[in-house]
Amino acid sequence: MNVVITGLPFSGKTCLFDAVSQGVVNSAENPARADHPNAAMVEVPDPRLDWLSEHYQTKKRTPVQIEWIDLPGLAPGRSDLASQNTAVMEYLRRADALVCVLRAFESSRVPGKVDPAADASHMHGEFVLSDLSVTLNRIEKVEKQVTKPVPDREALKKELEFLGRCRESLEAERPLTEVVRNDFERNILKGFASLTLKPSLTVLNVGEDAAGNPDEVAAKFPALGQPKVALCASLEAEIARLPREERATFIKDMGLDRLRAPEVILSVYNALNRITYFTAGEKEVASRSIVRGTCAPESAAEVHTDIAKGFIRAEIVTYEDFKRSGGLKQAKADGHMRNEGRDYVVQDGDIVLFHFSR
Ligand SMILES: Nc1nc2c(ncn2[C@@H]2O[C@H](COP(=O)(O)OP(=O)(O)O)[C@@H](O)[C@H]2O)c(=O)[nH]1
Ligand SMILES: [Mg+2]
Repeated sequence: MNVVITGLPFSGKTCLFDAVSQGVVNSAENPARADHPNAAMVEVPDPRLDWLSEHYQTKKRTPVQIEWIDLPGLAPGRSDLASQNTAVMEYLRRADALVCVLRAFESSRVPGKVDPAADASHMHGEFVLSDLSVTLNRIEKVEKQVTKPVPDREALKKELEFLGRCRESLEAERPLTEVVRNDFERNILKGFASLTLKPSLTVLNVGEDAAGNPDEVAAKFPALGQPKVALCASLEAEIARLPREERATFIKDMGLDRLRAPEVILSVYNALNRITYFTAGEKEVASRSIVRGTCAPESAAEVHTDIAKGFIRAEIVTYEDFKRSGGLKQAKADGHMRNEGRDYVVQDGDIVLFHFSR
C-alpha cells in the first residue's frame, strides 16, 4: 500500500514528506527525482496500540505502516519537463492514495502568487486529462471490437454506453466518482488506474504566521477538495527533526496547539477505507489493517494465511471493554468476550483471538 504526495513545484511536498516521515530521509541532500523518488514507511499513529503494548509489557510492538512517496512536482505546460511529468503521472496512477499539497504560504523564495484554489483546479485538470486519454483509448478499442461477431457483444455495448458517460463527465471536468453507479462499472474502471477515482486528501500548506490556526486559512477556501487538512509543513518538518523530548516545548513556543501531520496520516488512512483491529499478547502486540467490511477469516490472513485457511472461530473483545476491565482475564469475567464465526465483520478497535486448526 502506498501514498503518493503530489502538487505543483514548491507547494511544500517535501516538507510534508519530512513531517510525516519524521525526517528519516535526508531530503535536503537527496531531492526526489522522477527516476528515484524518496520513500519512507510511515506508522499510522494509534494510542490504542501504545496502551496495549504498555499493558502487556511486550517486547514486540507492530504498528500499521504505509509507504509514503515524495516526487518532483507536476509542472503542466513545461515542455522541457515533459518526460519528468510523464514519469510523475505514472507514479500517481500506480498509487493507492494521493495527497495533493496546495501552497497557501507567502515566500520570497517561491515564485508565483498564492492561489490554492487555482492550483487545485490546475491539478484537477491534469488528472481529468489523464483519465480522459485512457477513456478515449478504451472507447476506440471497444468500438472496433463491437462491430465484430464476438460472443460478449452485449457486454461491450453496455461498456461503450458507460464509457460515453465517463467521457462526458471528464469533458465537463467532473471526476469519475460521479459516474460510477454499480460493480459492473467499477470493474470496467479497475484497470484504468483513474486518478479522479483514487482515494485522496487535500493538504493546505499555510505559512508560519498561520501555523497556530491553520483551520482559519482553510475556512477561506471552502471549495477545495474534501477531505482536507491544513498545516504549516515547513514548521512541522523542523519539529519532526528535533529529539522527541524537545518537541513539546518547541510546539508550545511556536504557538501550535498540536501537530497536524498525524491528522494527515489518519485522514489518508480513512480515505483508503481502512480500519485497524488488534492481536495482543505477551509476545507481540500488533495493529492489523483491513479494508472496512472484511470478514473474520479474511482478516486473519493479515496475521497468517494458515489462520485464514484453518479458521474455526474468533474470540473478540473491544478495545474499550478490554481497557475498562483492565485486562483480558477481567474482560472475560465481565462477560465482554464473545465468539464469532466466519461471517463476522471485524470492527475497528476489535481485539481478536483467532482459533484455527493446523
Ligand atoms: N514560509 C514557508 N515556506 C515553506 C512552507 N512549506 C515549504 N516552504 C518552503 O517552500 C520551498 C519549497 O518547499 P518544498 O517542500 O521543497 O516544496 P516541493 O517542491 O513541493 O517539494 C522551500 O524553500 C520551503 O522551505 C511553509 O509552510 N511556509
Ligand atoms: Mg520536493
